Amino acid sequence: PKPTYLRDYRPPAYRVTHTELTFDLDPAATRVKARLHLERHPERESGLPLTLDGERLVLKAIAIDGQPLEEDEYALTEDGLTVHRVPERFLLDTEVEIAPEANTALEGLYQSGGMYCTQCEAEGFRRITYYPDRPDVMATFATTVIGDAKREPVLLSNGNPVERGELPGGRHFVTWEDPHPKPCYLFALVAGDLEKVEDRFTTMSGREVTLQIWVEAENLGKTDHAMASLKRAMTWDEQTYGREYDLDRFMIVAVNDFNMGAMENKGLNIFNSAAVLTHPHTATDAAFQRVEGIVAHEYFHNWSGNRVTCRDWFQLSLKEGFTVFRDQCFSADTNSAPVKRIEDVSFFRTAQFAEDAGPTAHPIRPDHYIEITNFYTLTIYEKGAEVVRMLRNLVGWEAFRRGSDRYFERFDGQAVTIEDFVGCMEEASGQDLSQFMRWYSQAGTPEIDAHGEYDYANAEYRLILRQRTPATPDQPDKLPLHIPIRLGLVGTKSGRDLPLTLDGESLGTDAVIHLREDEQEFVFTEVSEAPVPSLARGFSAPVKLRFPYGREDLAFLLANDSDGFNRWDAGQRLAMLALDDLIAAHRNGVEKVMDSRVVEAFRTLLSQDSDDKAVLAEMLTLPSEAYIAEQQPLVDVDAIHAARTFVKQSLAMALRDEFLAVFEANRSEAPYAPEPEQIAARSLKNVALSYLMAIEDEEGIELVQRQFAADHNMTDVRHALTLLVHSSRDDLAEPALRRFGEKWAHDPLVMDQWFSIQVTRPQPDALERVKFLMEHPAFSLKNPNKVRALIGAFAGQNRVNFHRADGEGYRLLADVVIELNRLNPEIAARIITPLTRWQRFDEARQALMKAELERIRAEELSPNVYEVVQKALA
Ligand code: DPP
Ligand code: ZN
Repeated sequence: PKPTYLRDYRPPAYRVTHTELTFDLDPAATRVKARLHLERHPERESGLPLTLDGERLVLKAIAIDGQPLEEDEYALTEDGLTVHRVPERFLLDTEVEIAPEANTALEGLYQSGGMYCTQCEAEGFRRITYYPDRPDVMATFATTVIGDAKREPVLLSNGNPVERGELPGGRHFVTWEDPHPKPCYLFALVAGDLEKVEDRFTTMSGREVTLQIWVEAENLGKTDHAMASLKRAMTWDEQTYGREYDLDRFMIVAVNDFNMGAMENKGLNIFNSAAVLTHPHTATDAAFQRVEGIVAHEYFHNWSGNRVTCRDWFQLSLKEGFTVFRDQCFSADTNSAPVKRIEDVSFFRTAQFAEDAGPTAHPIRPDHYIEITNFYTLTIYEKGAEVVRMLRNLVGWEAFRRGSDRYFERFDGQAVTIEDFVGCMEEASGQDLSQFMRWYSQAGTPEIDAHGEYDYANAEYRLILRQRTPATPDQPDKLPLHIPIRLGLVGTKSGRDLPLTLDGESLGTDAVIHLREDEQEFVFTEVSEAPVPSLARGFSAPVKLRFPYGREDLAFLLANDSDGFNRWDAGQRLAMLALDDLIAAHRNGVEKVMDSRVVEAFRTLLSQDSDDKAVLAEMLTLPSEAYIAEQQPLVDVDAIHAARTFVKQSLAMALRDEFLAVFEANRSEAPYAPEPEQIAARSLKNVALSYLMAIEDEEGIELVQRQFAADHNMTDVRHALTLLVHSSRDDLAEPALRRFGEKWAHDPLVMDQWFSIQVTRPQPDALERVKFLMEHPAFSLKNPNKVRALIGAFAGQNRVNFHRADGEGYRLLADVVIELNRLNPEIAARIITPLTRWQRFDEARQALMKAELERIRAEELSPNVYEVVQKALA
């Protein structure tokens, strides 16, 4: 497979102004007729051949302007069709046959259960018909879907239904028209025996919109939260960005077999059922919040993605980074803003930093790819969102909003680039963002080394910042970035933010300084007392920032920082210092001793009730094993697990009464609601319960068992079940698992949780369990959710067992990748990630991991897996 390069971009030779499609559905032989209205692109020369993308299509007929083509007038290849000579403006008619039932890649038109559905982003449309499958070709669509009136009573596509009718042989049809020009990656079709829940929304200009969520009958009771979230998102986008919905109806469909979380097809969003269905008995608080965020994300794409789309796939972050930023702000406004930030950043620093430090590191705007689906990454999405957030902070919200208005107005109906977006922000703010653009082209996580000195005599605080971005594949040398650092100086006497004066200018008590050089010194004057600096508040830039904080400094910030995010971060840093010592002790076989400063800091946290409960729950949560691993030069999974367990148990023993009091104070019998206050109390209560269970004494066990048996809501039940299953007591784990598994055998989304909980247990039987569960009737390699729940959870979250010294974890994952490579290359290329991180482990493990990658490489590989394995072994 050959790479595609950004520098080779050219507009298409021909563009499509209107697309007419007719689908005659059949599992083994669906007929697709396409009539494309084509014309030469004004920027391209006359006389070019017409080349169309097409994969796995059987061509049945082809004609131009009604004239069937002779065989020597066109050429067919594995990946497309070329017509040698075409007029300047013409109609192309084709008819192809495809087999949805044989489509296990879940790209293009496929079957999920009994229904038909599509996934076209990024390049799935070429598996439906011959077409210029690229986002800069935008056409209006008219789609007729013909199906069996009994098996497929519901026939959906983008836009508005304009005609329907009966056909001979028990068939029927519906015709849909989408008046908004769109690239084919936003095309969608759904057909099946579905039921709907309906609601209405009146937009700010008075347009009446019908909202529908389509599900299989048994899921009718699980749509309320998604519908409510959709309406909140529609209101938020009107109020925050002035963006209004533009069709008469907005539809969401829940599908069980889906590669992604969801897809923003124009007017017909298709969702992984896990990203839309909720019920208090089956979904946790986290799942409720995830559904809210994803519903909003896909809805926001209607403007940031659909009305204004990407010129080419190198610009993917243009729509994804911006839309993630939009959904993050929406969730922050709807729930607890500091907690949302803490959750996002702790995920980011664990997973995106790891990606940026590994063999698949790439810039937010890559300059080449082999398989674009491999680039739906944390870098494109989450780092892309961090960069948009920095932009918002650099220019200020008002200029940012003016810039975004300009962007949506100027480029409506167009396919554009990241320069177009940043250009609008430059115009709206008058700021020069040229150095800032490097964030889009440079991969890797910038590292900042900060040092500070307080000069009593002159009442000055000197802060020295040095930045360096480590080399990444293909990018040995890096240029300095423009990095905004939001900071405060917290007075050690007063515990307050001190006024900041820099170069004679007074900046208030919380300000942003701009690091643009490799090294810069900032001298704050009139600093009346010795401060502890609080740096990169709110995670003001996606960087690793080191500062030689002492443990007292961190305990001080944890107690006094006015920035909630940095208070949390100070606690994490303090815990990390203690964990580092314990990891070393474990490795050296020395007795472990708990740092009393951590205990005292936790005691203080537990004794005050001034905090937002949700924030407090985050502060009481230790850094995850994955995050701790990210901080180590060489990852020792066993030492990390032992150290973290030790800290947890030590805290539990020292602060047992405090945890118990918090647990009791936050228990509630009130009916479940996924509302911020309840969620906060539940998370705090459950954190406390984890500590109480850490030492597995009779009382802790009793509390957990009672919570499990009370069966009040899935958040509490799942938490209790996890504690039981992850404990050292199989006599607790087994009956609970059995009971839960029997109760929920009929519900695939709950069974996913049942799978994940078992295979993430630290006990040494986890790997055997994975193998055993792969034979379970509820498991299927063909269902991406199942693969993620079982294989993904084991390889990604069960670090001690995946990295077993005998290499069995690696072998298991490689076996799955080899099988999935044939069935579903997109998922295969994702699930392989933990194996690609071999550089971080000891030599013996490195050798075992590389051997498995070599074994995969010896297979006949899809471009997806080939690209990842190639990079991992480079
Ligand atoms: N469905 C994916 C998302 O919304 C790809 N566009 O991010
Ligand atoms: Zn998206």
